[in-house]
Amino acid sequence: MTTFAAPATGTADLVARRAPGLSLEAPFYTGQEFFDLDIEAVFARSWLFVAAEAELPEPGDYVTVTLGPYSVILLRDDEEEVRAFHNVCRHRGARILDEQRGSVGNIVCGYHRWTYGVDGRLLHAESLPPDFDRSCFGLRAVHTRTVAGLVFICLAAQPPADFDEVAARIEPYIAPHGLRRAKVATQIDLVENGNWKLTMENNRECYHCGGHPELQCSLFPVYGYAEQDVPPVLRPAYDRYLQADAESRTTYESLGLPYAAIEELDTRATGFRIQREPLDGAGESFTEDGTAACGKLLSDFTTPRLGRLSLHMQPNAWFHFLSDHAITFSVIPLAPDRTLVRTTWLVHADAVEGVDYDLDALTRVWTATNDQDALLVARAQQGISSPAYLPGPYNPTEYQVEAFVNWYVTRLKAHLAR
Ligand code: 3BY
Ligand code: FES
Repeated sequence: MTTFAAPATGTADLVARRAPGLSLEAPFYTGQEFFDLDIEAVFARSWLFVAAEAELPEPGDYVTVTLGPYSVILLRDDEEEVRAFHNVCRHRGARILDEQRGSVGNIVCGYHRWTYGVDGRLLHAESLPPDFDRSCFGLRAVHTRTVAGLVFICLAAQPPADFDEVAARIEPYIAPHGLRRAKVATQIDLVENGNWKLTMENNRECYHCGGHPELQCSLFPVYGYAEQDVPPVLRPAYDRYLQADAESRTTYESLGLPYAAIEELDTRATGFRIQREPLDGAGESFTEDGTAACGKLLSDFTTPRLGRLSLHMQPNAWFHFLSDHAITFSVIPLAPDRTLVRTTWLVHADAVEGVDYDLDALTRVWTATNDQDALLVARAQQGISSPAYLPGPYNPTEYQVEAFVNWYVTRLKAHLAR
């Protein structure tokens, strides 16, 4: 019997024929071609959340971030500004810093010891001719912005021009949480056995949240529902949510805290969504009973009932800012089927572990939720890897998944058209 393989379909064809309302075809999640395209078209062109400023509290503190073939050094300089440089020596190109984080006086390449200042200037190189112009061989800078204590980079020569506008709109929501005066309580790196887009898609819906018992104590079970779509079984929870929302707005307004939803997830290069909303249970924090996990509140907040200020950003981040702590999530693709999720818990700089907070209680809900999500992402990757997989339809509560995929496909189309 003669069998015929289906004709190979190229990445450009798959991008062009993407059907709205359906999950992507398998090669987007499984193929090395799409992984490489995602790095070049999305991660090397968009603004990316890569760290909290609190990870670099002192001059000389650095964090390295690997994105496909790129490695970037984030560093606090002597003026206390956060800068970013390509982690590539200007002599013969060696990777300079190997560690994930640390502190340096100068940046010294381990190959022939070219030495750069924390401002990136080449300070010293042995045995060079007297007329050698060191000023031409500083580290290559990467575009960097900080927004209310969050660090963003863009690898593109010409970054998306809309970032400053987005920053100006989200900054008033986030700044009251005082993240520039926060410290890292802990950071956990989790490697998920799935494509980065499955990690992001999973974050953008709560259709699966029945699988998150810890989260359900503080997250209203009506996440993502438009009022007309709320099923009868969830109507009491929806009414409870509406009442809590109305009550908490009085608090937000008296404290001058912005809360209104802004949702521009797939209508701009720097897609985002931000909103302050009430929490269920005691209404204070992401803990198992909803009470604050840290007795010393962020900033100078006087009440713990400030709900959750939640920010979603394309392509790789989400955040929850609470009265007592903040949690940042940064997603880094490692391979077609491997993704790093870096979760960072921030508390007031003066909060003392064991006195103001118990680390286990602070982190329990989201470590459990992240672990559950990792299993769901791995399960999706496994199913999608079967030749039997066919794209399936999004539910109305999964509208943010559609927005993410739409944003993503728009970026690929723009890149392929160049
Ligand atoms: O973390 C988020 O953004 C929300 C809460 C649970 C899942 N996701 C929809
Ligand atoms: Fe860095 Fe030679 S490659 S000093």
